[in-house]
Amino acid sequence: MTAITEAVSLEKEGEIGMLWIDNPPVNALGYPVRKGMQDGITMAMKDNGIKAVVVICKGRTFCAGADIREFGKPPKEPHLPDVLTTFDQCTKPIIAAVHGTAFGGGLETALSSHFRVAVASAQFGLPEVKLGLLPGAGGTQRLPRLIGPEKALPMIATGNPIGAAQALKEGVIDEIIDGDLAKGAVAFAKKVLAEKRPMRKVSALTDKISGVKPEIFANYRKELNKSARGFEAPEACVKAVEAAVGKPFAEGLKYERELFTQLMMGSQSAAQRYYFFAEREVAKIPDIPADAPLIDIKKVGIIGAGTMGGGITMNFVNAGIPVTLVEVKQEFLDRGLGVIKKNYDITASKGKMTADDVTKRMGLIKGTTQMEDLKDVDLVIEAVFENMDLKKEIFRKLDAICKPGAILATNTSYLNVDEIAAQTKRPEYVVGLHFFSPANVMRLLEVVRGAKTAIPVLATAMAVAKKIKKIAVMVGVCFGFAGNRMFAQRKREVDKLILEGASPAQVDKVIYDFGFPMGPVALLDLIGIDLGWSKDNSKGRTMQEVLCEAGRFGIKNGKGYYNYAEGSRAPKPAPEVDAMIKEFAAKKGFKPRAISDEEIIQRCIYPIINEGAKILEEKIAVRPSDLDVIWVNGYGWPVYRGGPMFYADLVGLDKILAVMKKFQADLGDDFKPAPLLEKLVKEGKKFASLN
Ligand code: 3H9
Repeated sequence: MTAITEAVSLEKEGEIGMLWIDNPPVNALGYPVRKGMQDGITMAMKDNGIKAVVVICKGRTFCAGADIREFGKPPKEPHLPDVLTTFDQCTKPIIAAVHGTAFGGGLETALSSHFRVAVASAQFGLPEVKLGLLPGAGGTQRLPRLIGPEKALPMIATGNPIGAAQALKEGVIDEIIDGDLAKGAVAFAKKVLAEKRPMRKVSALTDKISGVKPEIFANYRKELNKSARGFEAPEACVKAVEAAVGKPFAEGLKYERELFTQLMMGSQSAAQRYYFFAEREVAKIPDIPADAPLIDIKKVGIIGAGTMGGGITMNFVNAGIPVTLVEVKQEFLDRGLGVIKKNYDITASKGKMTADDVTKRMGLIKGTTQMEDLKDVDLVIEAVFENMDLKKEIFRKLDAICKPGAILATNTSYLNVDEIAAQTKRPEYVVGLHFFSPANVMRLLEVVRGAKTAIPVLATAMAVAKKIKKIAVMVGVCFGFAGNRMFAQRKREVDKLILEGASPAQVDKVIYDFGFPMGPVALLDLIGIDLGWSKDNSKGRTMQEVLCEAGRFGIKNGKGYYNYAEGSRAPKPAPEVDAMIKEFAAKKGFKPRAISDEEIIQRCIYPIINEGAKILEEKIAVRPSDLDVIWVNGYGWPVYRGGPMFYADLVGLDKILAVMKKFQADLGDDFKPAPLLEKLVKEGKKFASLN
């Protein structure tokens, strides 16, 4: 074996050169790999004893792409596109042997090889678009030549991978290898040599890109307009695939490079690359070792079969973990189970699961009205409505019923987890698990760390979250924890802006255009204006009370801030509400004024950032990027803007501080700058310095 670089070596198996890549954890194509691949192929070309080359990886996966950590730094030669040109032009057949994930530059390496084989569990994808990029080493030019633009477009513009079986069907790979990959790849290489198979240079293929109808691009763009609003990279992906069809290979490659460079230098990709690492950092808690002991969660109890409890239940049974679901009355239980079954039936009707899957999942749920049935579960999640006395009573009961060592969790969104824990003799086993609604859909989970919560309990909560496919963020105890506490700032400002003269439609448009999935006022209509409202206490003190007293509850009854046609969720103007707002604002002493779109952004976003700074100071969150993960996954913050704390760094903390001070002078102490914000500005630092 010849070591070419610290990450690449060349070994001979008879006439076959085995180019081994070994760059843990994911064989990213950093400098030592690129240099090793380039020199390895050159060496194999010169070696008369080598007739064909197998490119294969050690460890858990084939190459997962370019080394994202190198992006933004001065590039070091050889560049990947040049290395892959060497592959392309190699006169001896190169066979890529894939296991794990051939992603991004990894798949581009395989596409630049002359043949591709893989184990059945391998995945193939070009996820660059999820980093705000496009495949920049020929992927946009080679994949359409190999499988046609229609099949290549979704892979490139959505970044979603395909499995080996589909890859074989579509012609991405030539063979699936059963058993040992290296042996299978060598056998395949020998077959290629024995059969004198012609070298299949993907760059030279033309049949799949000839006679392509231009409408496929127009149609695909229509789809993207719906799913990728605001993102720059998907459109660049389409343009590059169009070029694959319309331009000779070398020109297409050049165009791809131009688009790649533009995207790489833009703020969207910077945000999305930052976010990629933020989502991985979130699992690292400074005082919780990676090997902290875990509690085995084999069986879960959930109290409350309402929307929240039902959604949480689905998460666990989806992961194959049985759930005992407790309700106070059989009628509520039946209703809750019915909703879960209906949700699964809808999924099955869309072909996303089989009827058998539905039966299996429902079979994992045991409904009961007896809390005593929770005596053998390993984790209980209480998901009843937000009432401290009720929660306290439940935890006292649970403490008596549940076995020692069982984790007792509350799904409270706001309440003090320590106060709840104090009801038990095992506060170290009490934790908050704050799911977001709808709990079976939303990926965010705030793991709320009580003052006494034990390390194994926290480590288990984080591990369980991963098992049920949630992104868990550890936060501390305070009213609303991290996410809702920051969100309350926006809610307050939206309410005020409307009274000061901005129309609901203006506020909604500005926030929607910023990249949120919907405007905050339309969101209120969706959630229900009557949430937390009670007729008996309502005295017309807030716009919420005024609207509810007028029977305007939101989409649910077709009337909220907007009007809704029957069965429709599309907001229509409601002049009668404009009049109600005007009257209420006048009563409260507001003088209507024109409010700029810029002010709406600043009023709605800067206080969120400021609150984030306070949360960091109070050590409610571990790091600024954790808050960004919360906002992207729980509140619809557009990932191409990184998250509020990343966005703050981009805008400039000095600018944000100056605007907050101006608002404080004009509008009061809701805008009082957080001391941490002042400190960072004074020191010329960014939030990033705290990550
Ligand atoms: C590209 O290829 C551009 C080209 O077209 C053109 C170039 C000219 N780089 O996710 P995990 C780290 S763009 C650097 O927890 P899993 C990750 O941060 C690239 N580091 O494991 C983590 O580090 P740590 C296109 C990377 O098993 C560790 O590896 N490719 C990279 O759940 C383990 O990762 C992609 O976008 C990387 N490319 O999932 C693929 N990838 O332990 C991105 C991972 O310090 N990667 N790391 O926290 C993935 O999708 C997943 O990591 C993968 C494994 C599915 C591979």
